[in-house]
Amino acid sequence: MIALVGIGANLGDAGANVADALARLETQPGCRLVASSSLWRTAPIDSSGDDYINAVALVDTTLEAHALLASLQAIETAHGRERPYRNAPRTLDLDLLLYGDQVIDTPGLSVPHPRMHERAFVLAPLLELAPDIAIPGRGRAADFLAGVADQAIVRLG
Ligand code: A4P
Ligand code: MG
Repeated sequence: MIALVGIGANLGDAGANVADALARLETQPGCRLVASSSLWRTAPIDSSGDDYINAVALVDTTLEAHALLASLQAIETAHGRERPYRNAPRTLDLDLLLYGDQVIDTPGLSVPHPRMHERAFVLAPLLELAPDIAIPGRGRAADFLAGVADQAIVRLG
C-alpha cells in the first residue's frame, strides 16, 4: 500500500528533527521510503511559537493503517526520548495523511487526515510528490491550493 505521511516540527532544530523522522521512516519494519518532499518553512496554523519545518513522505508499506499509525507514533516517542523537553510543545509530529484511496474513520484514526486540505503546509509538499493525487471524498488535492494561498510557506529545497 502507498501511504503519504505528513511530518512537522517547530522546536529545537526543526529541520534536523524532520530529517531524523525521514531517516527513521526508512528503517521502520514493513515500510520503505519511496520519496520525500522538499523541506518547507511554514507559519504556524492554529498553533503558536516558531515557524514549522514541514515535509511529506511517500511510503510503500505492508502495514495495515492502524499498525502504520502506531509505527509513526513510535517514531515520535523515540524521538521525544532523545529530547529533554518531553512535556513541551511537540518537537515532531507525524500524521497519516492518505492510505491508498481508503477512507478510515475509527476513534484513533481518521484517514484522509481531516484537516489536510485546509493546510498549505500539507498540500504544497504533497503536490511535489504526487501532483495529480486525489483526497478520497474531497477531490483533487491541487484544487485546494487556491484556498490556502494566504498561508505563509517557503520551500527550502
Ligand atoms: N489521529 C487520528 N487520525 C490521525 C491521522 N490520520 N494521523 C489521532 C495521525 N494521528 C491521527 O494526534 C492526536 C491523535 O490524533 C492521535 O492520538 C491519533 O490517534 P497527535 O499527533 O497526538 O496530536 P496533534 O498533532 O497535536 O493533534 P492534531 O489534532 O492532529 O493536530 P494537527 O491537526 O495535526 O495540527 N502549523 C504548521 N505550520 N505546521 C504544522 O505541522 N501542525 C499542527 C498540528 C498545527 N499547526 C501547524 C502544524
Ligand atoms: Mg498530529
